[in-house]
Amino acid sequence: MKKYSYHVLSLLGLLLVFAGCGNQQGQGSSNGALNSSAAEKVYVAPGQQDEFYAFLSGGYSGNLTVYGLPSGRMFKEIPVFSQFPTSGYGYSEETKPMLNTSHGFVPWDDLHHPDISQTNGELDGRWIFVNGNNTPRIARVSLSTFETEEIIEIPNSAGNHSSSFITENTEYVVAGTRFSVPVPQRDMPIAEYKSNFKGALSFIEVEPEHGHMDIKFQVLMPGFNYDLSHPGRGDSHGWFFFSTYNSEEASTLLEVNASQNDKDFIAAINWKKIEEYVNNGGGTKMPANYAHNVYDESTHMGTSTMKKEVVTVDPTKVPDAVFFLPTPKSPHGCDVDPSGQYIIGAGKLSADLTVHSFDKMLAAIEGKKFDGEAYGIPILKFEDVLAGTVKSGGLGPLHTEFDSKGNAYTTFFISSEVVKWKLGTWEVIDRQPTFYSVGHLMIPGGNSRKPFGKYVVAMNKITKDRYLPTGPEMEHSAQIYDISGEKMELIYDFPTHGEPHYAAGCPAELLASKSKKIYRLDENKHPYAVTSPDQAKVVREGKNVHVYMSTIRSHFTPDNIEGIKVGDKVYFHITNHEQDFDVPHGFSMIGQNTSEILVMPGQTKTSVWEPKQVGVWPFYCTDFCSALHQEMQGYVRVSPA
Ligand code: CUK
Ligand code: CUA
Repeated sequence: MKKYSYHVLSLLGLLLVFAGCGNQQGQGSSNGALNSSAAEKVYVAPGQQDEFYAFLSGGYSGNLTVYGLPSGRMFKEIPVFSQFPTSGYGYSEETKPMLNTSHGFVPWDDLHHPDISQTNGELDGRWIFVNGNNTPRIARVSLSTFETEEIIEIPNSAGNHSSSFITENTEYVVAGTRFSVPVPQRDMPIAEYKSNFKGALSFIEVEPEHGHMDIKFQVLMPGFNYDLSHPGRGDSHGWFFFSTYNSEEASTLLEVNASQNDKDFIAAINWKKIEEYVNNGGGTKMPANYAHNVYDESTHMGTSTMKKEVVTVDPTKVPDAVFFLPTPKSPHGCDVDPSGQYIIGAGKLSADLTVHSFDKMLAAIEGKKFDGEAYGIPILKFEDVLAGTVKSGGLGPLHTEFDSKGNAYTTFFISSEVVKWKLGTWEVIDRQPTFYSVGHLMIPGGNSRKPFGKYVVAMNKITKDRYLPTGPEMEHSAQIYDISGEKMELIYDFPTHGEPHYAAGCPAELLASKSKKIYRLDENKHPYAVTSPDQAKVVREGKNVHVYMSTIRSHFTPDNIEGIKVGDKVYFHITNHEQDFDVPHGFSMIGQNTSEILVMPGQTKTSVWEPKQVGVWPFYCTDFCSALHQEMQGYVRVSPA
């Protein structure tokens, strides 16, 4: 399909054959050896562009990475929850507030699940939402600037895992706690967990124009673990589904593994009903302390405010709003097909998948056919809601995505494979090994009403022999399968950054044309911006010195600064006067123990330096910006206090 030379192809073929020789210790018997047609499918020639964007979570790196499909080329790492010296995110004065929390400055997190905003259940490419699992937070990243614009902390939660999934018009981004905790937090015996701890499921309203987030309400559920969630769509729009485990409410999960409840639950939440209840004054306003951090694109400034209150809802107080669907063997994944009819529960200790029917669920609720209750929440009868069981033949099912032809693709961690099966008939169509032990998988749009089912990306937990060894730790490995035919075909391996738990993808044309190229200087409302190099100045306010600095190829203004004393706090406010695409300037000061900063065209960013020693100290631009980049430098004279 694309142009390539015969030599390139035969070389690729050779490399692939040799790569296979290294596979001696894997769990699979075959290495998935590829042929040259696979090379053709992933080869994006120099100067050509990819068909899809893929956004992979970085797990404990705290960040999000952007790749192209099918090439597997990494384009960018977007800092979200972690400080990032490459751009100065979390180091510059403007971005430090983004990492503020009720626990103070937390410059790290564990990022699991990206989800792209939707309109009418289809990807609209405006924002991507991601969760911080460790210190519960949800972030919104702009898909025009590829920058983190907002982070909201989630109170009453811990291990923010069943997050951050959105409803089909991005009305809400939803966050569910993995750990139940005392609500409100207090000093109490851990042994009194049962019936005292609560699991908060948070519905965060997304303002439609700018995407600003605000917690509308939290449903305080029984003290289970809430693992994953997905929205209803189509007919089931208005509902949200959460998988749970530890319905025993044990404070140590060793017990749970010993005395396994045969079935845990998928919780079905009618959020529209609860929203109505809250709009009519229902729920309890509870004191809560949580940070809300917003980055403003015109001032280029992040600000952090502490919120003081959250609305909580007791689910037993809202009639017909919350139900439990019995689901075998500690369900992990909880996925909803593009029609919204099927809710798939993957019991991670099971071989089979349980598929619940949304229509049957409604009928059972209508007929009040319950099988008892748990903490006042009705439990539906397993047989009444069951649509079917997929006899997968695999072990350890985790997650399911969908194509546009009525097929589902489920990952199996223990048997290390992707299994393709048919919605409605539940029959297995194909299975392909993964290398090795796959967690999530992603089909662009595969978590929406309109999937683009050309490729599936498997994100594997164990890499072992897939790449040249790099010491005891290998980067995680993703694999691309062509799913355009009846059988899946493994066509590429690529290393990822951090641990990709999940990913979201979309067609390139949805984002490429509206990706921002520059910030307009005439729209720069940063309080310390300078409009032109001749406005540059140095202003002392007591011990604080503000340097209003301009950068343009290839000069800093001012570049010789005197009058600074040991003990001063020097704020370098750097405005990049370029109005050209892709010409950032950097700034770094000798001995600076924070980070360099990178300033985009039209932007102002601030770096703080506290000189400890007298002398004449240089600074320079860190980004090779022109032939005279090495001339882009300056000196600061530091005198005794
Ligand atoms: S996940 Cu977070 S433990 Cu299956 Cu979404 Cu990897
Ligand atoms: Cu500016 Cu190098």
